[in-house]
Amino acid sequence: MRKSLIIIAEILLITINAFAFDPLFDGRIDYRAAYDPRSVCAYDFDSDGDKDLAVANSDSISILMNDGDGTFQPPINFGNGGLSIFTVDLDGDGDHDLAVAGGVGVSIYLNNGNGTFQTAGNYATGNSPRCVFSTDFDGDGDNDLTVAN
Ligand SMILES: [Ca+2]
Ligand SMILES: [Ca+2]
Ligand SMILES: [Ca+2]
Ligand SMILES: [Ca+2]
Repeated sequence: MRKSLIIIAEILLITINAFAFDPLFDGRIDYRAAYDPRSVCAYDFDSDGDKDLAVANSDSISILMNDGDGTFQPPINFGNGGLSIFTVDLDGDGDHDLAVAGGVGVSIYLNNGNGTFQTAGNYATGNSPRCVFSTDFDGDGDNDLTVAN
């Protein structure tokens, strides 16, 4: 009995050590966005073949362009902030746009195709929108929005 307990303890120790010394990820790399970042999504916003980052901060949106090797350029900040950001093609032109939930609704920013965006409208939601998601819910070919309040 005692021997089997020791073996179990040793197996647990080996398992813990395997997690301690063989992590799934390399060490982290930090990038600055803007004030109080809250939500992030990724898409090839500038259509150059690598995935870029869009961050919803409390005061703005940040786009960080991928240099092609998984490192990112300094942020380009624009628009208003929010709690949640989602990227999907909202105007049917083939590039992904941004939906940002926060404040009293959801704001839409349309991609110009090169990673710059134009404000396309603000839509009221219920109180305190906290999360936005989009897909073609009704199957008519365009993407719709849902917001959790
Ligand atoms: Ca890109
Ligand atoms: Ca790039
Ligand atoms: Ca689009
Ligand atoms: Ca639809």
